[in-house]
Amino acid sequence: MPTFTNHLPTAELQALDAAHHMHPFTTNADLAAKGVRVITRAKGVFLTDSDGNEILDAMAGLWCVNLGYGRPEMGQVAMRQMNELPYYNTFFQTTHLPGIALAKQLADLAPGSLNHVFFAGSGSEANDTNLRMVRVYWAQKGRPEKSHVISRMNAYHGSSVGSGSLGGMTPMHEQGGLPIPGIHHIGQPDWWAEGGDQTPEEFGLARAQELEAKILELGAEKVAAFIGEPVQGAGGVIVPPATYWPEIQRICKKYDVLLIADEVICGFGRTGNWFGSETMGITPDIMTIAKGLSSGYAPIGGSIVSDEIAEVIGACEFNHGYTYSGHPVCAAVALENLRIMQEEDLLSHIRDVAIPALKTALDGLGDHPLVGGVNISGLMASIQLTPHKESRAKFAAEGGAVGYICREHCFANNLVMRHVGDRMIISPPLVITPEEIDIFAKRAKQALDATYADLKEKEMLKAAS
Ligand code: PXG
Repeated sequence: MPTFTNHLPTAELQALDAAHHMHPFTTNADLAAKGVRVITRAKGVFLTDSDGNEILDAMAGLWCVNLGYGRPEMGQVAMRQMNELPYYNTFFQTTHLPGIALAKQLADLAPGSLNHVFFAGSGSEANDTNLRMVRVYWAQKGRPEKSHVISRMNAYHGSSVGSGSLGGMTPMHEQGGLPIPGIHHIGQPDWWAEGGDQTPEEFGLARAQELEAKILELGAEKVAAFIGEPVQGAGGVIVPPATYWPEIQRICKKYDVLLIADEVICGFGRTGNWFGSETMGITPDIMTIAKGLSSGYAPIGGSIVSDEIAEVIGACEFNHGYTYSGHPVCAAVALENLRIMQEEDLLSHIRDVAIPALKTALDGLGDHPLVGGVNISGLMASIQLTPHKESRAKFAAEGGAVGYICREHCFANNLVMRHVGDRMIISPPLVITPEEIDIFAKRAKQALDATYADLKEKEMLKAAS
């Protein structure tokens, strides 16, 4: 069997990668000059690179490896399914056992009347499905003009043309003609950065009421749906004030606007419940899922939809689907992931062990001169870097410059902690232990100290005026 353990020297791997591999969300020319880090294997919460360094992955890959790396059961299930039925489609009056079992399992786990699953290969695909599905839903109900979707600035819903348009990332919209028509963005509930003198509660309410204003501006008869992540992930782990989501739900109900909760990051335990919607106390009509569904071991996503939507969509032919919708190997791997989560009672570990330990660790970092505050929901958190805590000041340097410096110190110190602007992001595997959280805290503190020293030397501790 081929193995990638006995590999070429790192420099040669880097050269080959630079010559042929185009990386997502990367200035490839810069990366080629710098040299990419080659990850060769991983176990638990640690990655190993081609030079043998052990790196603590506080991001669970890209917010997805919830079970941690190297669970042999996952590979065994994949192999068994590959041997039994590696592929079959679900388009033409056929189905297969992993698809049936996973849809049933998700219906059991999902709240309320969310009992039906449309599978996709990723979160982006699932959100494209949602965009079309809500439009078809209203068209079927004789209201084709109810087709506009409202989202938030700085939201992340994927990278395809549809899902990238649903998202509110300016750098994405600046390339390739996004957003497509019919999608509108309101402000995000980011109190730390945008709340000014309002209390978090006042600000949460005000930001939710932007939805009502936008619906009234467009006309409720034109608005199909609102989409939001219960806690914005890629936008910087933005935990909305407690007033936000109940008001959003109220407004959606009042104007007959469908509520899509994008659970791609929040789903499957990340916020301390099966779904972020439960943590936020909302009942969506559709949930987008991916990432933690399979702990990233196989690419799979989907939309879990309500009885009402499934009934309306089910009365017509929905001309939509992906070759790999419900791929049997990916579905089997997802099922195994959910089985392990349930059998090992991962939710209790998250709630009773990991969340308290992470809170203690982050509290310990709170005194650091660079740390202005911490956003935390379950096992996702962000540390806000600031030159001046009391005023929640931004740095005079370009947004993200300080975050990048800190990220570089983390990476050099064998810690993966991503930056979003000047926020440091944490989303570790959900199996992380208190001892591993201690290692995280120690490496994070060292990286913050190194960042502080660096900023001081470069005279970058100044606040923006
Ligand atoms: N919704 C949400 C909330 C996400 O976070 C997607 C949809 C799209 O999923 P796919 O599987 O198509 O990637 C995501 C993905 C980052 C980062 O740097 C975050 C994501 C993807 C890539 C990078 O934080 N989130």
